[in-house]
Amino acid sequence: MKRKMVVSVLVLIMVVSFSLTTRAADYTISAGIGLNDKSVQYQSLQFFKELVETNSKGRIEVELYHSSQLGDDREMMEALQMGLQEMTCPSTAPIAPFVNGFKVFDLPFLFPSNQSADYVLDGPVGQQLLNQLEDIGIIGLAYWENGYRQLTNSVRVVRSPQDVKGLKVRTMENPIHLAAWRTLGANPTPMAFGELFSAMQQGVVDGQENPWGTIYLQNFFEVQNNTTDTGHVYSPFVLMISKKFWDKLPADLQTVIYDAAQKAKLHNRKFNRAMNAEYLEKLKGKMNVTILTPEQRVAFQQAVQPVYQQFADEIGPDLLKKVQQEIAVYRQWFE
Ligand code: KDG
Repeated sequence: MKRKMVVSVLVLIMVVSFSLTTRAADYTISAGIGLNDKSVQYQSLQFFKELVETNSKGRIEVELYHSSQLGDDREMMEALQMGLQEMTCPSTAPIAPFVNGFKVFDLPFLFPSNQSADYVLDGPVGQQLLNQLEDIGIIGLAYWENGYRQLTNSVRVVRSPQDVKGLKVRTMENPIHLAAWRTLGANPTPMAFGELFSAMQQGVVDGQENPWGTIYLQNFFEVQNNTTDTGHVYSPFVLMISKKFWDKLPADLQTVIYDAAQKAKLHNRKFNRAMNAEYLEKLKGKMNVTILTPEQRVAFQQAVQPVYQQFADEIGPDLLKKVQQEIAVYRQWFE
């Protein structure tokens, strides 16, 4: 017994002294996300981590946590506000309850292409919304990409808005997502991402919507047999950092982090787009994949139009108009 205790104390001393000698960094960033460690989002964070650790010459250490290990999107944002966690990267949808203007990006069928989204998000409107995060104690560093969301369900093949009627669909915690699915006649339930797989498995919900990468890499096909390329909303991510932490950093290290966030953004978008088509192909062997005809897609677009009217005032008509104008400029000049 005594021997056992001595051994345990020795092991403890070794562990403590090892961590003291190896923790040379001046600052530690804990970065958490909801997706798993196979996701493009996690791999983009690894890219970010490498840049930050190299360019800060080891003064900053970045620790990564996946699969909601640190909490869901809302909880992690709250932890950033309190200075209990340094970084996270939620979709814009769960940011909207904190900063109202973010609602605009989750309007259905808003962005006609990835590139039009880049143009708006990286332009003045996108930056203006990132700046507003500062008022709630968070610094928005960059827009990364979650991607176009696609419907999956375990009940039936979906080809038209009529097919959606009565389906219990999990959505992100965002009033526009809820309204869009209600308008289509579904029964939407907001839920944190970490609870989604078991909710589908237990039949609490019939379906959900997420990009192909998430559907494939999170093994949603194990509990869902139908998917349709609804592409009903483009979901951006926002890479963000706690203001309490940011304000403690010297300017040169702030630059290292900001610069890494921008470089990782380019990597993230490129990688995400390249992988998307591949995940769709892989899913074809695992689920009934329905690809909508242009006419079928228009039926979905028309069915959700009332949501624009419903939320125009709440979003702010000026903001909505500005975003729509920028999309039109992109289409006119760059498409
Ligand atoms: O890591 C990001 C996730 O937490 C979440 O934003 C993913 O799109 C998502 C969802 O459906 O909750």
